[in-house]
Amino acid sequence: MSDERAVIAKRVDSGATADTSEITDLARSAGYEVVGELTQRRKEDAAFHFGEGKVEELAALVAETDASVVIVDNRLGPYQTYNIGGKLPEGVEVIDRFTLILEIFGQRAQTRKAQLQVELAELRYELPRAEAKASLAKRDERPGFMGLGEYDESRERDIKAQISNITDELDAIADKEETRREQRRESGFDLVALAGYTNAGKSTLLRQLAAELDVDENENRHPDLQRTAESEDRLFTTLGTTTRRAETGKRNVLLTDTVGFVSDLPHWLVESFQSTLDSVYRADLVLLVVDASESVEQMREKLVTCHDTLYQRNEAPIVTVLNKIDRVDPEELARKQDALTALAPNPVTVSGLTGENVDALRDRVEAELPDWREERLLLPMTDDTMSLVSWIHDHGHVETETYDDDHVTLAFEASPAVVEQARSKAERLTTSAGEEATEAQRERSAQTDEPAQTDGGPSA
Ligand SMILES: Nc1nc2c(ncn2[C@@H]2O[C@H](COP(=O)(O)OP(=O)(O)OP(=O)(O)O)[C@@H](O)[C@H]2O)c(=O)[nH]1
Ligand SMILES: [Mg+2]
Repeated sequence: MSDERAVIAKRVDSGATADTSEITDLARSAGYEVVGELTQRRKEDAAFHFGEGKVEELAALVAETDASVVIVDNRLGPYQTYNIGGKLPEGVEVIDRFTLILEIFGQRAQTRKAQLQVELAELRYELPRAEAKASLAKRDERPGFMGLGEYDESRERDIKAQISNITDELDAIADKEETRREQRRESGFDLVALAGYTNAGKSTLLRQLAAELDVDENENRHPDLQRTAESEDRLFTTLGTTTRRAETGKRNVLLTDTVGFVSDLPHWLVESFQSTLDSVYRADLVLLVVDASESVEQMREKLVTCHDTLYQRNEAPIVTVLNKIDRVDPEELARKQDALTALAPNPVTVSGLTGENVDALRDRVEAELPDWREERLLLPMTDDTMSLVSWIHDHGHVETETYDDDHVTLAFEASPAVVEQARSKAERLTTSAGEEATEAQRERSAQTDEPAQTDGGPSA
């Protein structure tokens, strides 16, 4: 945590209003003490982003509040950053929204994967800046000198090499995780992911729905309940993924909590968190959590941000969950629900804090999961039959089970992947039972061959 004093600055085009609440929350989440703010409504200035007079005002505010950082909630070009910095008291740093978010991510990254993702995002942020510097320096370079140009070019090559190494390592992690998702599906689990804007209450809901401790060993950290799925009233509390078993009824659900969304993120940042977001994109069902205690406008904006991120790659059905209903009276909730039907049709309303309506959410999860298939298998009695029967019990839901002398008949429901496996296991049983039977028959006929012939021969 930085404990530094920061001044917030934001520019909007004329006609718009500058809302600084989110950037202030982000700054506090990163550990800054926000000691002042300054907004301006005007078109962008090429050199300073703000008007030059406004930057002088900013410098005065920084001096007055003894701030050491200026956080600008706009996309600043490298030169604009430099020019603003030049007007400020010595040593005051200028950072933008993305640098701030990266700073938070850097503080929260506890696992190898999260650290790699943050590093990748930082390098992708730096690359175009290094490229610009290298080409500028090259232009000014004099022959025969080991000038800046060469230094910057090697920095550029270095960044590219690092990006490619990290991407390879992240790809390998993503492959492993994909394999594990497949194994979990084959083990009869449905994969449900919590998605939504940061601070919506995803981790709180995970704890409400979870039945058991962590099942996720992937993030290489101790399965310490205090640390996983933590909730706090700050942005980006959760960065890695946490998976827990959830009891919903018949189905075995694995519920995954992951990083929250935030508006106006450049695509390279979202891309860097690809393998974390895969647990959302590749789920069987996504619960999109929204903070219902906010205004309709805020909810709408955040829903749009989430949809933008989700619909790029998401393959699963989405259920919207309006959370924090303990903070909204019923009439207001109904009004909000009405206003948002286009974006959030048929939502579930819950409170992750009080547990209100969480049972309805469980039912809804059960109802929305891709249908299980019904299957009926006739299994011959062999030495391995009972272990298949108990496997089916573990991975699906057995409706009836009947025995006769040499068969078991099972009627059950399970996911397509499990039904598929049960069938092939049953086939193997039947084949080996068949072979045993043929073997037995051969033995029997070997014994009966002689008498048959003697029987048939002379008496015929
Ligand atoms: N009143 C109320 N507060 C809630 C509810 N659910 C969560 N909160 C609070 O909202 C804040 C954020 O909750 P989290 O569960 O950390 O939110 P998150 O979506 O996991 O946030 P990130 O990990 O930052 O993406 C915490 O202070 C929670 O205690 C709710 O139903 N009612
Ligand atoms: Mg969280």
